[in-house]
Formats: sequence, C-alpha cells, structure tokens
Amino acid sequence: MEATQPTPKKTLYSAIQPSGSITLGNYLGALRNFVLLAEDYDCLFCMADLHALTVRQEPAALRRNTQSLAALYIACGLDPEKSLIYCQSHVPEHAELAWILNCFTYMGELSRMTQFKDKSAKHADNINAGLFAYPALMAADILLYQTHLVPVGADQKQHLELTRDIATRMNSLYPGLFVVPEAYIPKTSARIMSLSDPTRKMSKSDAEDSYIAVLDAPDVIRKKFRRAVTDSETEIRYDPENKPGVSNLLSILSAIKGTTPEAEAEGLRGLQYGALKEATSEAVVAALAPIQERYQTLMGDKEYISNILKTNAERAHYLAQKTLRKVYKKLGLYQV
Ligand code: ATP
Ligand code: LTN
Repeated sequence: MEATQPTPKKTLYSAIQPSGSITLGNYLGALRNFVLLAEDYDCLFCMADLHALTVRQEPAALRRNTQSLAALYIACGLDPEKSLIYCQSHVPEHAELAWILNCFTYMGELSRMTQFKDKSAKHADNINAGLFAYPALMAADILLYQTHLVPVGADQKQHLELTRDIATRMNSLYPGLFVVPEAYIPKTSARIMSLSDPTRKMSKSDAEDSYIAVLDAPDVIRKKFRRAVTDSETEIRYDPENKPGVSNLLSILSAIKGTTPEAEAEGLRGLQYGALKEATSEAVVAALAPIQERYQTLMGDKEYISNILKTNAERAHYLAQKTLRKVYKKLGLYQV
C-alpha cells in the first residue's frame, strides 16, 4: 500500500515597518490576521527595516522599534518556533532580488503608486529613489519565499497587484520562476482611520494623538478616544462617507468584538457619542491588556529575542538563497 504523504503547507508572508509604535490599525488590519492564519501556513513575518529607511529614521529609535516589533509579534500570539520572525536587513537576498526586480518594473508603474504620492507629499524635502522603488523591494520580500498568501491592510492592495504583475511578467519570460501571490485583505478593519482626521488612514508615523498604539496605557487609550474627532450631529449611524469619525469608531468596536459596525450602531441607538467612545475604548483596552502583559515579560529577556532573530534569519537566509540562485541561473547570470 502506498504511504500517503501529508500535503505540504502553502507559504504565507507579511511584514511591518519598524517605523514607529505599532498602531491599532496595524493590529486590526494586519497583525491579528497573521495570528489567525498562522496555523494553516508555513509563515514568515518580517520587520521591514530596509523599507523604513525610505523615510528618515533616528538610528536609536529604529533599533528600538525593530526589537519592540519582534516582541510584539510574539506577544500577539505568533510562535517563533513555528513561524519565521526575522529582520529584513539580516537576509541580504532581499536587497539583491530587489535590484533584479527593479529591472523588470516600469517607471510608469511605480509613479502610479498612491503610497509613493502620499509619502512624497508628506516628505517633500526627501523624495528619494528608495521611496520610489519601495514596491520592488516589497515584491522581492514576497517572491523570495515563493509566497502564496500575503495578509495586509487595504492600503497595500496596489503594491500586491504590482507584485503579481512583476511575477507574471517574469514568469512569461522565464517559465516557472515565481509563485504568483494572492493578497488577503480583511473585510472589516482593512482601513482604520486616524482619530484626529478620520478621512485619512491611521498611520504610525503621524502625530501621536492621531493613533492608538498597541502599547498605549489604558488611560492614554481612553483619553485619545475621548478626543477623537466625530461630527456635529448626534446620531450613531454607520455611514463612512458622511460620518467618517463615528463610522471609524464603530468599525474598531465591531472588529474587536467580531460583530458588524451596523450591529454595533443598532445596539447604541439613541445614545450619545460619549457612550460609543466609552464602549470602544473599553473594548480596545480589554483586548490589548493580555498582549501588553506578554510584551512586558518578553522585553525583560532581550537575549531571548536576539537569539530568536538570529536563528530565524539563518533559516530565512537558507530559503531565500534557493530562490535567488534559481533567479540568477534562469536570467543567465554566469555561475561558477
Ligand atoms: P508608516 O506610517 O510608517 O507608513 P503604517 O502605519 O502605514 O506605517 P506599515 O508598516 O506600512 O504601517 O503597515 C503594516 C501593515 O499594517 C500593512 O499590512 C498595512 O496595510 C497595515 N495597516 C497600516 N495602517 C493601517 C490602517 N490604518 N488600517 C488597517 N491596516 C493598516
Ligand atoms: N509595505 C508594507 C510593509 C511590507 C510588506 C512586505 C507587507 C514590506 N514588505 C511584504 C507584506 C509583504 C507596508 O505595510 N507598508
């Protein structure tokens, strides 16, 4: 009788930039799904420190944020024995494959990227070539591991489409080169908005009062929600177009509770905005408390974190080398 082999798991890849404190947007849009999906895939979760350099970073803060993000990945429930949690700059193949992909990515494609347009406007004094080529490095991250699924927030959809276009383009020139990845974007909470300007996405590199950090103390969370911009009406209704502030609070509340924004609006019908803010902040405080506790414990053992990052980078490096060698060979780079 033939022995049945277990089907190998597909590969899941995602990354977050260590460019500031991880926000509730990063958590609900991305990190939380990493944890939910991790069991079913072979996973890699990266701290995208090379991407973070596309905007000026203070060196000590970048170092601290990278270590903190590693601890937060684990505190949120990712198991570093099962998933590869590692730092992008520790695996040189990311930058090497990015160069190759740059040669297969058109200027026109890169200049259509809304993140490039947004960040250029925000950092008009530093519109560098790295910011422009950012999506090619992101494509390299993903394609290097022959990734099937990439969980991200809605703002990264365009970058994922470009990654797929690059992979498909190169596969038609060099058959069988890359797996063409799919994006996984959550239905609700794919785009959590800023508390101070609910028409813009919550972002960790904006002013502190515009976002909730996953590591904010309970009183800070309550204060930030109390000050969150709403509107001059009084009705609690889910209507992102006309009531972006109120709708954002309803999205956050329902994402935490696993319900829908409409159901939460119904439950709070007739109450004032203060009640919505309180319900949202208490739900967020309760959801973040166990993560914060685990995070504090992990940060008490920095050696544990650095050992994990060291061994995981070696494993990632091994996988990355396999793809890079294949790419060099198929493209005709002379091998000795
Ligand atoms: P920065 O402000 O430095 O550009 P960011 O807060 O936008 O950072 P990223 O590191 O670029 O965060 O994103 C990490 C992940 O979090 C990505 O999958 C991204 O789509 C997701 N994400 C970021 N902001 C939000 C948001 N407001 N709502 C939902 N998901 C988000
Ligand atoms: N560009 C992403 C971060 C990122 C990423 C990736 C996400 C870098 N490399 C690979 C998914 C897969 C962002 O969120 N700004």
